Amino acid sequence: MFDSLKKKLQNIRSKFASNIEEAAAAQPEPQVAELPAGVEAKEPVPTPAAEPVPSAAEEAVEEGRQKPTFFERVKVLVRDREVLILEKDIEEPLFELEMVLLENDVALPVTDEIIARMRRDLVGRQRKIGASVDDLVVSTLRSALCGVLGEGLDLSRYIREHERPVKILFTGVNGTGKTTTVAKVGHYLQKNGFSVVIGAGDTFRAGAIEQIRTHADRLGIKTIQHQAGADPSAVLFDAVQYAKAHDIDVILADTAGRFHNRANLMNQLEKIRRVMKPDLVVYVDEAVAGNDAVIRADEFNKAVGTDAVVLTKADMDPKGGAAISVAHTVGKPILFLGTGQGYDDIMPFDPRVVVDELLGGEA
Ligand SMILES: Nc1nc2c(ncn2[C@@H]2O[C@H](COP(=O)(O)OP(=O)(O)OP(=O)(O)O)[C@@H](O)[C@H]2O)c(=O)[nH]1
Ligand SMILES: [Mg+2]
Repeated sequence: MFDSLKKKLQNIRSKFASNIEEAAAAQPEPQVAELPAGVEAKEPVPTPAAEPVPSAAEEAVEEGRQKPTFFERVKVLVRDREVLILEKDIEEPLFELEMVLLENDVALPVTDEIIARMRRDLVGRQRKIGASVDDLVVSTLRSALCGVLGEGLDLSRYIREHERPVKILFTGVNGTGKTTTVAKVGHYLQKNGFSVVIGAGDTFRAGAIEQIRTHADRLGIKTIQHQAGADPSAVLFDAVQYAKAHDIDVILADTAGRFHNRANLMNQLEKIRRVMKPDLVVYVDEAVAGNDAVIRADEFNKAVGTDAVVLTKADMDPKGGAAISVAHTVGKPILFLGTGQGYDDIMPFDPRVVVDELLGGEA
């Protein structure tokens, strides 16, 4: 998963680190203040003379400019040394990072945000650094990525904290994996101790009712279904009634695939919303669709609303751009990643775990 991006990020990490190391090497060792005889310094004590740092304003005057540049010189302690990181020291790796993110389908505004955060955290304030420059780079990259990924959404916790039955409606364009996701989420919730009923809300596509029914039967989940061609609102209304009558914790509603510009199908979805009153509308798209998935998610959110996103086929996606971009673009969390065709191939989306995966281990 996301192997191409992972590999590229590893290269970028070492570029940042070597550029910062170079900047450190080019700067003088701090001078040690004289101490009274018999007193041993535990750490080098920089004298005032050890900070011959021209202010941004002084530099600007030297260079004939009126105002200091946006990025002022700051001090960063690297391996117990004070090092100045200038914008020029990280300009090149920052540009490379920008290119890598764009090449891997990270949306432009999201790329801009990550770059701005990196710049701000590396150049913009004083930081105490631990054992290595790489730690500094990784922690900066981690917080930049976490910043755009947001908090995520823990479905089990959401269900525990809400009135039952919790009604979840799955939407999205054709063939992205909605029905498979409904089955996987049903299985996941059962494993987490919740009772589940599935509403066969795709009455439109031939074979759709049988498809979801087959999954549900395999998993031992009750399906509420009507005839092909029936009104999906009526099916899902019945599913809600069934759940209430049988003390079921969660209703998972499958729907037919549709594009946001098909007015009649979007109206049908709107009617489903009014009748079923879902607690969560979950938009499902493929991670492999990259930027297209991000744009479609945004359009669906504007058209019928979205509370969370599931990205399927992450197992087939070397880039990871959609996973990085969608939450920030749509302003809604990613709930799960689909990671294969089996019922267990679903991963709750914890931004910290995903960022650790991107920044850790071998690609
Ligand atoms: N590799 C992989 N394949 C997946 C994943 N999720 C779904 N699929 C496959 O994608 C194909 C389409 O899945 P469906 O669940 O039928 O998609 P859908 O969105 O319900 O399709 P429509 O109802 O026709 O709109 C199937 O072959 C699934 O096995 C995933 O996470 N990884
Ligand atoms: Mg389907």
